[in-house]
Amino acid sequence: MYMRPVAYVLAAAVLGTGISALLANGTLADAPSPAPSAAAVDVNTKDFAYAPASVTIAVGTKIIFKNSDTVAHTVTAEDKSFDSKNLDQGQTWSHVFDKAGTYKYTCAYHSFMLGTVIVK
Ligand SMILES: [Cu+2]
Repeated sequence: MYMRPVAYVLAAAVLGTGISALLANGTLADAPSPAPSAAAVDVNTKDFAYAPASVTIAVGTKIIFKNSDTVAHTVTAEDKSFDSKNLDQGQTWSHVFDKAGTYKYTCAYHSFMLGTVIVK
């Protein structure tokens, strides 16, 4: 079917506006990263160790640290970016990791306790 030039131009203009609008509000050009997953990851503290000692998570994931030991521990980042402070037996503390990186942490009372969170 022959399309009249005027209709052609109009169609192009409408299309162009639509794409510009999409680009302007960012839905097409630069989609925001998906909302953080609601799922949380558990790290348990028992027998003077973090279990698992190393976890790999997606950006935005929450980790719930639980102290299941008979003594108090902490979850303290080497770079001080997070610190649970004192966790008595049975206490939990959670932290959302919203920046990619490798985070090493230890217990303020027991420096031999080492854990790593890898955020991708
Ligand atoms: Cu400890």
